Amino acid sequence: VARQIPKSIHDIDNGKILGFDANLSEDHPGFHDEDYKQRRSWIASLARDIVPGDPIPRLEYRPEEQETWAKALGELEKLFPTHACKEFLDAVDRLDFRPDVVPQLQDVHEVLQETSGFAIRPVAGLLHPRDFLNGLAFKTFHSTQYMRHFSQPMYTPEPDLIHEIIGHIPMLTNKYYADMVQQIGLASLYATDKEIWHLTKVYWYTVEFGVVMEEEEVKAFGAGILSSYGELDHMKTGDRELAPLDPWAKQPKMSYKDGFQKKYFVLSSFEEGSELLRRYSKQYIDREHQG
Ligand code: H2B
Ligand code: FE
Repeated sequence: VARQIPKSIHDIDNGKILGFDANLSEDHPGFHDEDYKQRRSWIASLARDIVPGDPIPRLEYRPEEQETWAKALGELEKLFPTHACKEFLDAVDRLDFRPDVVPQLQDVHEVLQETSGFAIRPVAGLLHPRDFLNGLAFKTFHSTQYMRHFSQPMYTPEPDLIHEIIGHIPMLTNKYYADMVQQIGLASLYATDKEIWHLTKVYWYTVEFGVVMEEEEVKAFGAGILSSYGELDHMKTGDRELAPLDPWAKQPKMSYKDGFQKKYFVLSSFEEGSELLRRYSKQYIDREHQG
């Protein structure tokens, strides 16, 4: 059966979740905590019923969730001035994160609408790669809404609210960055399954682990770096390689749990990144239109 190419965000299913289900795996920090698992599944379940365009439900976060947020934000903020790119720092000022207030998805969605035009759509967990990437084509970022387990405020094995809000949302307010991300999404609309795998890696080495040069210094813009104290430190001072991003090249194997990245790909600016990804996605779009 031929695959239908989505025409709008309404054609994209946010229900194909991979990996962690309500039971969680044995190495998940919340594995032994029934109360946490129930809370996590309840929040995750809200995502299924929300129609794009409708307001995202506001959650009342519990004291231990508040503390987890405050702890993670407090630690990460120590490294941002020296390790994060200027576009990120500007965005964090605008978003005005406070340790005592867990940000609501609806509020950051509104900031994105006003800045880059991106939208947030809640999702129950790690979304199927094609659906996740396709969402980006329609300037929609699928975001989880539950908090990581309070026993490990600096660690989560899966995307959670802290990773989304601190790692992804600030950069998405930047127009050039948002355009670059949308290009990956546009390519994904016309991609074969094999190409989706390649685009997943391009996404990984930009949106999750990308770095940018500022003067002579390397600064983080990838969410996987910005939301991890250890990765921020490793990116700056660790044993790692740097190379220019080439979306056409075979990308290195992604590593998930085993420590930090060995190699980071570098942009000289987000203007350049959006140009580069625009040229890259154009071949998928042209191929589609030539039939
Ligand atoms: N789903 C969610 N909820 N957040 C992500 O950051 C994410 C995802 N990343 N699904 C995607 C997959 C990424 O790993 C690539 C595109 O597969
Ligand atoms: Fe992410």
